[in-house]
Amino acid sequence: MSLVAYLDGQFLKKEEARISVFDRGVLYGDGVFEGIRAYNNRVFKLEQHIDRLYESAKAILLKIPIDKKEMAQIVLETLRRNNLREAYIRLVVTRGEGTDLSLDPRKCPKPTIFCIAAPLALFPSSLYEDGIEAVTASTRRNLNEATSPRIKSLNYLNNVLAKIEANLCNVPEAIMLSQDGYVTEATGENIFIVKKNRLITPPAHIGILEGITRNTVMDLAREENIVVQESLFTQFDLYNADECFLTGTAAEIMPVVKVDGRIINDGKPGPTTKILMKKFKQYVLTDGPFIFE
Ligand code: PXG
Repeated sequence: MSLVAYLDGQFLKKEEARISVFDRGVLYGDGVFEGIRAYNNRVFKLEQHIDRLYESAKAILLKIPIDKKEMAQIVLETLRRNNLREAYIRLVVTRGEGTDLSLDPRKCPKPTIFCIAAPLALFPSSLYEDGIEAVTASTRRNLNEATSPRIKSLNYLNNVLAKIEANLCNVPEAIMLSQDGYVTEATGENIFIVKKNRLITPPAHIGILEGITRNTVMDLAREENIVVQESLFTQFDLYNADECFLTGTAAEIMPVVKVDGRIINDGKPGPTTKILMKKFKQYVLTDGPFIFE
């Protein structure tokens, strides 16, 4: 089946959905996006994703010309037109084309909006059963004071550079540190450790993307009466954690069992990680607007 994409008010065949080479999303990474997932005929945390999209846009002074309700309808309609009930969705707003090639964003009258959806390429189940290995990247996470990691912008080079380091080490993920050496997040996932029955994740202000999966996992943990703490930690804490996992829309909850050659605890996904993975799997089926009635 050929896929259909939404682009600026129209639904077009994948092959026909094309944006301009003058679009600032392409020229400068000047835009914002969301990666969203549909499970079981529902769009998981759609409202939260759309809120975050508008917050990212606000931070870069990009005025999205449609309201949040309309944006939600675009996501749902894209899924319907593709007959998808389980999917990965990419919702993107760029600053559009400028009237000239200058950097000045005031010369961009019309943002480009597009939405694409595709069946999901799941990670192999062995990664969830056995956990993954990660390395800390030498590439530091973007500075809050330069390009805030809280903005989910189209400029992901910082993360791509860290991912290249993971590739060079033949491991699936890289963990990024802040300028002063605190653990921030992985290249497209947030990070958690468990230590003495406490679940610890870095606070958003350290300079991370505040993940929707992260926030969901914190809520689910509290339901299980697990103490949840947002605090700074270092590589040392990571190496000596009882458990470690990553969270993200694509990865969901991914156990980490080795970092920089240090085996975490006994090298197997831990009990708290497993409880949260199970709860999360059930929870995703119960949230979000329905795609088909
Ligand atoms: N940190 C960063 C830097 C991210 O890009 C997350 C954390 C997790 O956030 P959510 O809201 O998804 O729990 C992300 C997620 C992908 C992919 O296909 C994921 C993201 C960006 C690009 C690609 O895995 N964002």
